[in-house]
Amino acid sequence: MHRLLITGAAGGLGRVMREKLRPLADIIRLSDIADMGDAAPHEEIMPCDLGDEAAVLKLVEGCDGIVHLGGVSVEQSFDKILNGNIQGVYNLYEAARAHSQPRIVFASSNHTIGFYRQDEYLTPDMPMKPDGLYGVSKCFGEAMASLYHSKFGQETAIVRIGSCFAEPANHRMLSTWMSHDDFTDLIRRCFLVPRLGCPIVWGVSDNDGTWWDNSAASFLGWKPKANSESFREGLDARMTPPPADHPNAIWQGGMFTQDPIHKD
Ligand code: NAI
Ligand code: 15L
Repeated sequence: MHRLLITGAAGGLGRVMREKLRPLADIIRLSDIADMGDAAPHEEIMPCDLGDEAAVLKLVEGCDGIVHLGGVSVEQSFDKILNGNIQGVYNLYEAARAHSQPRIVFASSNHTIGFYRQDEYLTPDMPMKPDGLYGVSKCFGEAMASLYHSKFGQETAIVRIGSCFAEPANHRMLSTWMSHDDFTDLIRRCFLVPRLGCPIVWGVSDNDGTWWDNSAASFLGWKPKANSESFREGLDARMTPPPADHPNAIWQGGMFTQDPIHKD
């Protein structure tokens, strides 16, 4: 494609995808409210608050694809979540509608279903069970993707990311972990497949103890290669697994289920 937009480009995943997605487009447009450093020759830097409707309209103009990583990424107060994850997602979909509906990869989260137990095996059509206001905001994003698909034909890959880091940070993440390379491959498939539609995809590597059934997304031709088992020995050496009555051993969303409703 000619121009790919990455929002949240200053964040943990944004900084990784800035490099890894480079072969996907002639120009990578990067956006965030935080500092993104200098632009390389193939890059455009466009700082933008996702809550600013006019700015997001300009941001999306001329883009052929969007990887939407921007927004609040952990449990916070409703006020903080509202701007980036609710108003911001509305602004993004309205901007896409105004500018030829570029395909969107939406970074949703396992916290849309965090209040399922770890012994439950989930398909994407099961009801949401968010584990906090952050999870609720991702449910809103998924609903926006579905609405704009049904009403306008906007295509979105809703990727319910588990835990996408260099390596799993605890025993729960042995089930939720997705490698950066697997996420990169998934994004590539979402832009290459002839017809995307609006699937929910579990963003998880080929881990032994998965809780999620990705068979409905097999049409993408995505074959995750990494397996978190290679980290188990190192994790066991660093920390003891959580006891059976610990939130990280009970709930798919782990400790997010224990957050209060933050007020500031
Ligand atoms: P992050 O918190 O490191 O990055 C998010 C970026 O969004 C930050 O650079 C932040 O400045 C920017 N941002 C926040 N509010 C904004 C606003 N109003 N306008 C513009 N930019 C704004 O998060 P990370 O880990 O890079 O995650 C990226 C996306 O993937 C997030 O949407 C997160 O919810 C989602 N995700 C990530 C997971 C992971 O394991 N890393 C798991 C599940 C979902
Ligand atoms: C998320 O949604 C967060 O953005 C990320 O920081 C991790 O906490 C991840 O979920 C997780 O559940 O491990």
